[in-house]
Amino acid sequence: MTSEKTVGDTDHRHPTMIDAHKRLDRMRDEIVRLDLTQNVLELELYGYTIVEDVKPLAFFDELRETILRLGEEDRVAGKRIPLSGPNGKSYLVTWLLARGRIFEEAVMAEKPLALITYLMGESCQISSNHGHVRGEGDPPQGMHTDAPMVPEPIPVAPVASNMMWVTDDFSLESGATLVIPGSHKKQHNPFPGALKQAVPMVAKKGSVAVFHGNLWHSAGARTIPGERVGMTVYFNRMYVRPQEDLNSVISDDVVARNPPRFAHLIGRNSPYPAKDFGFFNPKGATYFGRTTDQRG
Ligand SMILES: O=C(O)CCC(=O)C(=O)O
Ligand SMILES: [Fe+2]
Repeated sequence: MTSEKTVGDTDHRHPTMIDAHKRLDRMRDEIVRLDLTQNVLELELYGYTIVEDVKPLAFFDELRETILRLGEEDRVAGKRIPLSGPNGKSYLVTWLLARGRIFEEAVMAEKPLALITYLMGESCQISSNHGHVRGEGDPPQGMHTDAPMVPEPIPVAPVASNMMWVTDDFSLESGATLVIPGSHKKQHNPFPGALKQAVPMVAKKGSVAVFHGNLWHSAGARTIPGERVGMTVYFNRMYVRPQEDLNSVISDDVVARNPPRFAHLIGRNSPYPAKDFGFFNPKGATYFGRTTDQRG
């Protein structure tokens, strides 16, 4: 192990174990370097955590404006996705990562990504990147997990996990995401009426909430004028199918201007599906290697 902070300077592991733990060690070192150990504890105990001051507030303002502008473009093009029926005010803005450079910067932000890596391993990928705009008067979303197609019992290790970028202060009145702390351990979908036990994920603009995909949650009802804008970056394991095929619409130029991990995150290096009658994409072979942990 390389961090003296937690294990001292003597590594007692057998050499083969040191090799098998490489990915875990990198993840651990990153969590310590970024001072995220309390967030990891909260993820374990409650299934969610809030990281503050992830980027300057101006970045969050630009994120919000860009999401609203793209939502308006979708409305004009007749393809906006309503979240609360045709007469509701709430809507989704989809495929964001392919629609502006600011989203590339957001998904690579190191603190939330380190926490997602803790939950999902280095091999995880981005499933989708959505703006969630909630307007006054719409009812709350139904309680759910973000593991929608996974049969019960839902595996303990999440097949998907999410981050929510808070571009407006989140409170009960503003329409914060509602959560049931600890429900990520239940391994099944919410029972009817679970919403009564939910609490708002109170968070300041400038924060990012990271949550385990098995956590019971829903978008809250906004009861004050205006719009609550949040942005999810939704992740899945490498062997799970993504919600958006971002890889097919993101150009090589965009990949080249980002850190190497970006290519993997969008699915550029996925071993499967094989293309052009080949066997598999060798760029993804790293993740066939042995690990000692279910994160993979
Ligand atoms: O908008 C929110 O607060 C949460 C949305 C959500 O959980 C979802 O769409 O899966
Ligand atoms: Fe959700």
